[in-house]
Amino acid sequence: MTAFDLATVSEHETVPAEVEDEEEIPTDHPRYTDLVTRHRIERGVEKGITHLQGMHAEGRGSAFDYLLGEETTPTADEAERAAAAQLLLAEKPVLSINGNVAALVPAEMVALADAVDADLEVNLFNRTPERIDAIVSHLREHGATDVKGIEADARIPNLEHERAKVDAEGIYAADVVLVPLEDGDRAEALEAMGKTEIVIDLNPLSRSPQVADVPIVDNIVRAVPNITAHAEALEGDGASDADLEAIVDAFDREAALEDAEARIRSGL
Ligand code: PTJ
Repeated sequence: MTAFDLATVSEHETVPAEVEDEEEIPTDHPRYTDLVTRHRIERGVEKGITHLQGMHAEGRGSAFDYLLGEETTPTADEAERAAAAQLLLAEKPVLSINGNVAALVPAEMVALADAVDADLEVNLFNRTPERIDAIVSHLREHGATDVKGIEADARIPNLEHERAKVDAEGIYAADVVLVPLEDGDRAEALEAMGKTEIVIDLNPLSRSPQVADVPIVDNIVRAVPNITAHAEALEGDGASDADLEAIVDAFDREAALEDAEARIRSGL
């Protein structure tokens, strides 16, 4: 470290090497959210919730978040409001949960499911009975009552890998599905089934946001509470179906993706 680096190091440039609890991370650290996120993913791996590959996914997401300014952009906020409207309009909304989502935002996904009357369903790329059990227990510890994905008694057509396994009464029957943190062909297969898809992914070029009806380019730790806040505000304002449909119709998915990509490329 040079003399210049030493002179510019702030009080909280470092955190304890071993963080047992995320409470130990100083809230005024300039990279607080990133440190909390990393810590939750590490804990997720230790608890058998998150797959080791989830650490790579987190690293990719973190890099995009850095370039986006680690904040919810106005366009992402619009997408989150459109997502709230879409979920409130849905007949049978389902929120899909993988190992990263469970580690990062378990209580927040339960709160969103409550706010929009949706089901939670565990759906894994690296599916094992042990991971399914660990994730279901973790969600229950965070307030979930009914968690789908254990039965896996239906298949998404034209999808060879484990993500095809879904509940007949869950994702298979859903009209609107929230698909967070996966770059893959499941989003295309769900689209082919005629489902409305809301995708949360910090990489706007990833395949899932590219096919989503509502692509949300934001960190899931900010996006999910913000969708819930929008849903509660819309409900509180007594928004009618026509109001909700107008919000969904006004949302421009192409512009949202272009805006996020431009921001990442230009840094503006
Ligand atoms: O738990 P499993 O077995 O279902 O596996 C889950 C992972 C995440 C390992 C699997 O779906 C995977 O490998 O995903 P990818 O292909 O790495 O895609 C994850 C996407 O999520 C990438 O485009 C990342 O940029 C993005 N991402 C990562 N962390 C975040 C994120 N997007 C929003 N918020 C984040 N915190």
